Amino acid sequence: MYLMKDVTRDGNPVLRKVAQKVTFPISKKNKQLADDMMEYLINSQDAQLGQKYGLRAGVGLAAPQVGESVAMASVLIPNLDEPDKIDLQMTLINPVIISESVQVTALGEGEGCLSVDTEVPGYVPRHNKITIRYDDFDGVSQTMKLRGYPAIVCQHEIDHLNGHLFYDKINKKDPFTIDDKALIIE
Ligand code: 4LI
Ligand code: NI
Repeated sequence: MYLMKDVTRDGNPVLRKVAQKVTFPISKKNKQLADDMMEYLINSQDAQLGQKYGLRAGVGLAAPQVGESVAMASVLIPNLDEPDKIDLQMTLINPVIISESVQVTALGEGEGCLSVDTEVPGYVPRHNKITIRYDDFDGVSQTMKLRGYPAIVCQHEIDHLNGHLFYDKINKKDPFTIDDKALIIE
């Protein structure tokens, strides 16, 4: 079971590497890694378990964040209205964005990251709509269209697999300056 002590922090070179592609059939080690990343997200979103184990809550976790430079990330997005429902639960394996909207979006409160201990204020410009291609656990290529918050989370996680961190994309001079037409998600 992963704990915060296992989460790599900004400054660790693994966070700046391009992750290695996953090969198929998937190894037991990589399958376990995927299960453990998803378990972290589940536990972190549970008020009791999160408290008990000192977990910071997240909706996404990429393998480099637990020290493994492989192209996998877990995403678990609870429904905001009915917290017992799940909006998106998936493991991204070898994900790539194959198309993206011109329309930009950003979280009004900025982004957080389990690997970044300090708040970095500012809008992180993201594509409002993306189409991703990724492999499922059987190595079968899949595509999925995402919009809004799930699209933001997946872009944040795919960035991790390419060595990028959210604050790289914040306008350093004017952190809250963004395209007039950008959709700000509050
Ligand atoms: C408790 C239980 C306010 C501040 C609002 C918390 C269950 C920030 C938002 C959660 C912010 C859950 C989140 C991300 C932001 C802020 C991630 C709380 C966990 C909201 C997820 C990857 C960016 C994702 C919306 C600096 C660890 N997550 N909030 N950003 N939630 N969470 N990101 N932004 N301002 N980060 O952080 O998992 S994409 Cl679900
Ligand atoms: Ni992150």
